[in-house]
Amino acid sequence: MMRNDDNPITLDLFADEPPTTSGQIERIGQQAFVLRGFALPWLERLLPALETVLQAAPFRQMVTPGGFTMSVALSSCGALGWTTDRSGYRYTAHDPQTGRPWPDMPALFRELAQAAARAAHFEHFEPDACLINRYVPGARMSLHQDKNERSLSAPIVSMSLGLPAMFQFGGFERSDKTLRVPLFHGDIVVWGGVDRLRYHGVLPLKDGRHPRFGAQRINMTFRTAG
Ligand code: MD3
Ligand code: FE
Repeated sequence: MMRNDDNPITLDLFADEPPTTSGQIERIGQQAFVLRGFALPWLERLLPALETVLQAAPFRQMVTPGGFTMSVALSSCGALGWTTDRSGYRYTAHDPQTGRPWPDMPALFRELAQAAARAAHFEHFEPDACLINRYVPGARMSLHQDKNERSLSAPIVSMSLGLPAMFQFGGFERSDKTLRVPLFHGDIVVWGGVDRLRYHGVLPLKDGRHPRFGAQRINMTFRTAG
C-alpha cells in the first residue's frame, strides 16, 4: 500500500500523530496504564545518558534458543541485563559481548521509571534492569510473556521513543484475542499485578522518519529482575 506521505492527494496530517493529549492516562487493563507523553519533559536530560549507556553497551542482534536472529536489537543497563543465545535466555550481571558489567542505570532513568510507576498506582518500584530495544522498519516482537524476572510482584515500566508502533496487548494464553494500542514518542506503559503475565508483542514497525530518532523506534523497559 502507498504511504500517505508519498501521495499528496490522500495526505493525512494526523496519521502518525497521537490521538491524545500529553498527560492523558488510558487504562488498558485492571493494572495496566498508558501514560501519554509522560517521558517528554524528561527527554532533554535523559537522551545524553542514553547515549553514554549505548557507547558502553552497543545494540546487538541476539539469537533465540530456537536459532532465529531477533529483528529487534538489544542492549541493557543496570545490575542485570537480558541476554538470549542458543542455550537459552536469562538475566546476567555482565554483557556477554564485552565481558564487562552492564553500564550502571543512570539515576535519572530510575527516577523517571519510579515516577511513572507511581502515576500508575505502583509504589516502591525498585528497577534493577533496563532493557533497551531498537526497532528499525520491519522489526517486530512476536507475542510473548515476560516471566524471566525473579519477582513477578513488581510492575514493568516501558518507554517508547522515536517512530510510533502498534503494540499488541493480549490475554493469558497466546491464542487469546489482542487489543491493539498505538504507542508514540514519549508514551510510557506500566503494567503489573493481575496484568503482569499478559501476552504482548509489537507489530512490524512501519517505515517513517522521526525528527530526533530517524528511521527507528527505541523502547526501554524497567524491571525488577533479581
Ligand atoms: C506486557 N517490549 O522488551 S513493552 C519486551 O515495545 C517487550 O519493545 C515491547 O515486550 C516493546 O519484553 C513492549 C510494552 C508493554 C506494554 C504493556 C504490556 C508490554 C506489556 C502489558 C502486559 C504485558
Ligand atoms: Fe515483553
